[in-house]
Amino acid sequence: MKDELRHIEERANEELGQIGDTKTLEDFRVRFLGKKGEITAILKQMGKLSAEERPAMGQLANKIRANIENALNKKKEELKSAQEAKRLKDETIDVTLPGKAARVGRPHPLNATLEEIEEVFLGMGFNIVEGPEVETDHYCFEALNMPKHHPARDTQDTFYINENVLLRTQTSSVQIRVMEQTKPPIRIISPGRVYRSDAVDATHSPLFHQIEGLVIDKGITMADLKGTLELLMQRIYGDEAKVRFRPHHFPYTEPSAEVDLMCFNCHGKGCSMCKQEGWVELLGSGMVHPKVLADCGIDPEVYSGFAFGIGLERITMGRYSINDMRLLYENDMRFLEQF
Ligand code: 2NL
Repeated sequence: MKDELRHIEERANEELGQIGDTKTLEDFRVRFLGKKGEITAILKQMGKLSAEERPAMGQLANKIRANIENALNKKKEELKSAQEAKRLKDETIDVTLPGKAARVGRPHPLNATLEEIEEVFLGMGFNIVEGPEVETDHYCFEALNMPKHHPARDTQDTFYINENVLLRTQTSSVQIRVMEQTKPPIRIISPGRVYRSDAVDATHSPLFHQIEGLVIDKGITMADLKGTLELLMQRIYGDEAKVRFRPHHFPYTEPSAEVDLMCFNCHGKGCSMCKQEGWVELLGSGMVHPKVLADCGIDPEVYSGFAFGIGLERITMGRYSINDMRLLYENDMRFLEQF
């Protein structure tokens, strides 16, 4: 029995030396020290011994159990610290490695221009109003003094849902809605998508963007129109920006004027950029036609107002020297990342 115990101790020590993980260590404990383990099996046989032999054998068995237990606990500690060391090593962060750069987005040039223009008008006390892109003939044409078969409709052919419902060709429709619903004073801009039945090329697209503006109050004159638009252009193009007002015709304004910006390249002398004109056309404007006011329930004898329409694409292309409108819609990152 003594030899058996010594043998168990030897094997235990040998096995323990091989163990490299806690699961195997636990199996080991069960096999040697557990209730059904080898030491317990020996102790159960003590009954066969004589009363003289028993104490010494008991002592030896307990000593060997204690030895194995100590060795096991030591091993346990070793495994634990090895595990801890491995975890620390695995989780080490090399703070000297280069970081992963986060891609920072930026506003699309059209939105950048729009937001800048909106800021200028908000600063002058205007409200921003949006409205439906699918419109009725009334809001898009009729209320703007363009009855059916009016020649001005020719340049504003659009997409018809049916005879009476269409995709709006300007955001004037939004302003008509406001004039019908609210009493002056009115100071609004209405930005948004507009549609024309145009083929795509460098300067045309069937979908583009417009910002229209409208001011209605007592005593509004052409001077207010000029001052407002001049200020806008100086805010967008810089204080040295020069604008001129050139007579024009729109059915919904009287008088009407187109606004030109002095060419930045040649300062009015004429060059290839302005097609030898010295000026570049920017937007259309005018005093709201009395019939348009009256049809909206605003008395033209009491109130007057001005309106204007800006093509967002044209203004944006001018300020960033973009020569092809299609670039604004293709979402090519190589293009967009330049702004
Ligand atoms: C252009 C420039 C313009 C207006 C839009 C307008 C709106 C109302 C009443 C009168 Cl509610 N006018 N908007 C005025 C002048 C020009 O757009 O080149 N259009 C073809």
